[in-house]
Amino acid sequence: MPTTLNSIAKQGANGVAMMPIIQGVGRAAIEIAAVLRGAVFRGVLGGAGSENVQGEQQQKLDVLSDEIFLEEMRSTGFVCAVGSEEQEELLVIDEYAHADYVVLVDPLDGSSNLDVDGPVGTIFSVVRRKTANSDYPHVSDTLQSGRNVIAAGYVLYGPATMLVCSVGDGVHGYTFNPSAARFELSHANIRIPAKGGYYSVNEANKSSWLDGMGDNLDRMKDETGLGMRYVGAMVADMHRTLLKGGVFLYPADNKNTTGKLRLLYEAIPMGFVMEQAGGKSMSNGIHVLDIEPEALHQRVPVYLGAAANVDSLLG
Ligand code: AHM
Ligand code: MG
Repeated sequence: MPTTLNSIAKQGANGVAMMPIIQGVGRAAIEIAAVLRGAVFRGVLGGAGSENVQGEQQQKLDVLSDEIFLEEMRSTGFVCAVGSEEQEELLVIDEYAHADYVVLVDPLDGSSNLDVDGPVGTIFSVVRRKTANSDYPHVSDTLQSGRNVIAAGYVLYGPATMLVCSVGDGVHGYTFNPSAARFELSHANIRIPAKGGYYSVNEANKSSWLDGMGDNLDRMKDETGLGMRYVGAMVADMHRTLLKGGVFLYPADNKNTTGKLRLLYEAIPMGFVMEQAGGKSMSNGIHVLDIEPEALHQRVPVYLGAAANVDSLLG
């Protein structure tokens, strides 16, 4: 059992690289958590005055978190490029443009919670590049289905900072221990409970959901009797769903006709973790991990959770 991030590496061809990459995610998480804690004193709360590729107002902390994450990926020497929610184009790390791995990231998910000191997170996944190492990395390197993911996970910046990840051998949760200044295994072999928990969704959008999802949700509520919780930060809602059971959903609606959440750095990493924990992740009638991505910032509807609840919702 890997008790620290230093020992999480999977045996085999990718293990050598996954250890430094996940350690890099851990270092980024520690730095981002520190920036979040001191944000109000450093004057880095609030808008950055810029928009990201999604046309959303960037927060200063979105930009800072993106810089921190990119620098930590660069320092691993194993990452040739990073696809980030905060960057329109693929960011190639010129110094290591020959390296094997591409990382997808939402550096600060749920950033609308920042103004109210609510939980936020970082979501990431790692794939092996498709182009030859001698080629310059290309956006096509990111356009790989979740079946090609080698490692994925998230960091939750809550009362404690937690890194939850999988390298394909189950899901393990590491909590940052401030006294020891390191992540330590606190949640080994996380399995989503088959029953119980909560449904988690922005139900205010129900009247505009597409594909009859409003009726589906009502039926699932009758069938399961689940209570409801919603933070509005995918990482926090996913984490609760993983530990307590239930289902998280963000359907397509009149405003977000193809869904709101991004396939490559939200749906796929969370789908990978959910399936590794024994749960189910669906979108547009297929497993999230079976979707063949077409664009870096593609959006999809998302249904994640215990298999029985996901089936009850979509059945
Ligand atoms: P972000 O990546 O720009 O923060 O947006 C994604 C967030 C998710 O964390 C969350 O699940 C969702 O948007 C909440 O959306 P809404 O406010 O519409 O409920
Ligand atoms: Mg996000």
